[in-house]
Amino acid sequence: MPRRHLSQHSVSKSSRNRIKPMSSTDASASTMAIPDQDIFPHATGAAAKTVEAHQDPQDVVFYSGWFCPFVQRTWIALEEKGIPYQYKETNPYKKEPEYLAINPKGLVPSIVYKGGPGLYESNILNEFLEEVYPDNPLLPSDPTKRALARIWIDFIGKSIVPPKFVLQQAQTKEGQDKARQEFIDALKRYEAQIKGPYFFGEQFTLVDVTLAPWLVRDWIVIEHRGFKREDVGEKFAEYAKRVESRDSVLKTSSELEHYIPLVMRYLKDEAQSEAAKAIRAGRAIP
Ligand SMILES: N[C@@H](CCC(=O)N[C@@H](CS)C(=O)NCC(=O)O)C(=O)O
Repeated sequence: MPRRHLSQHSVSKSSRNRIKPMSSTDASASTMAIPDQDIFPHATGAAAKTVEAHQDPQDVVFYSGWFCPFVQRTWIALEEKGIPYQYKETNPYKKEPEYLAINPKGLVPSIVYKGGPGLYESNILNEFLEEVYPDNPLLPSDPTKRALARIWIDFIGKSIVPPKFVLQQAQTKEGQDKARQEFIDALKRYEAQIKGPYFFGEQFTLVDVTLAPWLVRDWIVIEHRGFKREDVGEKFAEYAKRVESRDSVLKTSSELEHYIPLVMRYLKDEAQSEAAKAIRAGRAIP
């Protein structure tokens, strides 16, 4: 059977069994003991080929973690715009001093442009790339639409991503039910704005880019938390499929199996990432 990538989430029977070890004893042996630092060290599958093609020094140095949805936002933007960049795999959990000098938050992604100061925050990086590399625009040209794009990018960060994290980490049925409903309600509000085929119509924009990494990770809550795209709506389900099969999304996705140990830590609420800790404490994601 060919190896499956993150975005090929229509889960086959065999892989479904593979990624559902939640309560089995071997799962506790193989995943509970994994500290967050011990993530698989590099991209695989299609993403590995993309990494390989971006090793030469360039004006844009991209500090990435192959597994990270925030990273994937900026990675998709780099690919969509055809920007030359040098890829540097970084384990953000190690908080190495050299990396903290680039990003004091110690999170990926970051970019160093022409040897300048470290820049970070996925959405800010995407705006930066859009300004410095205006070709293949990822924002509408009309200022009103640009403002709307920013409104919906903000909505994704404040109203879609947090309940998804809560849904993944919630350990009680009540907690999961509440988070699932909140997640669905937010996605319904988003769906109502989709012009189709993409958010703003024909143009693939930063709004689509910003949500894409979470769409390709929907299988986590579909498989483990009773979420169905159809509960949001047909239009959303079709949109999600279209976005996740976009070339730039596929090219920045690794093989599914390497995400599993990480995902399991979230599903058991054992992850020690800054995001997981913030969700646990009821704080905003950093
Ligand atoms: N708001 C940041 C979030 C970045 C983020 O949380 N990245 C995670 C990996 S997915 C990270 O670096 N985690 C390291 C840690 O939590 O210690 C962004 O959008 O860039």
